[in-house]
Amino acid sequence: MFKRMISSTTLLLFALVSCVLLTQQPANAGKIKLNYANFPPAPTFPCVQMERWKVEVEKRTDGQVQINTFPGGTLLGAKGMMDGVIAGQSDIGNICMAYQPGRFIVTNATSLPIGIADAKQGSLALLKLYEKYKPAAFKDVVVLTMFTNAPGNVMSKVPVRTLADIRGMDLRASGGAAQILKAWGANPVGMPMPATVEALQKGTVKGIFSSLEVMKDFKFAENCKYVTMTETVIYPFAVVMNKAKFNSLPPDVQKVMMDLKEEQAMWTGKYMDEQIQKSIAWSKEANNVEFISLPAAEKEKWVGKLDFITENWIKKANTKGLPAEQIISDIKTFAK
Ligand code: DTR
Repeated sequence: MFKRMISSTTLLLFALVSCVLLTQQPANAGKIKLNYANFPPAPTFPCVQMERWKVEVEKRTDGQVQINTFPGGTLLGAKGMMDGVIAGQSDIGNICMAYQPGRFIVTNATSLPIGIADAKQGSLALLKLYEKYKPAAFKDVVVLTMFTNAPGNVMSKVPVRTLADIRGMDLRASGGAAQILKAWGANPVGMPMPATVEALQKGTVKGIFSSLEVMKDFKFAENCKYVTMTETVIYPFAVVMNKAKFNSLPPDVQKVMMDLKEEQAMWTGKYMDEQIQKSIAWSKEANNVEFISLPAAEKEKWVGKLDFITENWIKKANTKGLPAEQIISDIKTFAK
């Protein structure tokens, strides 16, 4: 009798626990897990925007989707990012298009010296350009967002006040920015941003040409005590997703991601522009960095050396059958 009581209590308990487990299961079983690869270290702006996107997607899908982020090249590195996402090694990845100049001809036109003033303008112009032309380079992925950094300046170990000072100087830059350094007479050394930390420390390069948030985010201000304000050239980025993976998502999740596309571009542009101001203040106050403004006559010489770059791009893009002049004029209009 007693034994029977125990076994029926056990049975009841078992039934109850199973019930609880079963009702909980669908939420967890339905959880979609996505990997998001990024190449630079976690504190830098491409990774900060990644974390913001993750939080927003998880929130807006009511926890249906879980994004696992991999900063610092732990899942895919800078150069293997695009093909890695196409091959499904990561579901999502962030690419810097300047690292593969020949591959992203249309979108890399935003990195011509055409007077984009800040990251917000740049990000909007880039995304609109992509939406208008839908370049074939992206046909195997789904674009989740695009953004740019802010215009580049020369950060160096020794002061650069004139074109004579920069002549022959080994400076790190990639893509469109490398052409600009060359036009000024410097010696551009190409490498992705994460490799620059060691190159600066070892002295392989004497400085870098990029947006100023890196003075703080990569602590370059500890090595580069001079900044020459050239204020030209942005780098375009894209966050891309494996096409089959995107197509396998429920429509409401796809909608959340697509609705975030422009908002995320704007958020990142704004974050970058604010970060630049913080980085300038920190470089001056904590690291005694000198910021050099080129006098108008000197600046004119620097700017004048760049005209041929856009002209050359137009000629080259025309031979590829692209509406080159229209692309340039669109970027300028979209940036406003
Ligand atoms: N200027 C490009 C892009 C860039 C600017 N800031 C960061 C931070 C982390 C990675 C890339 C970038 C470059 O020099 O690579």
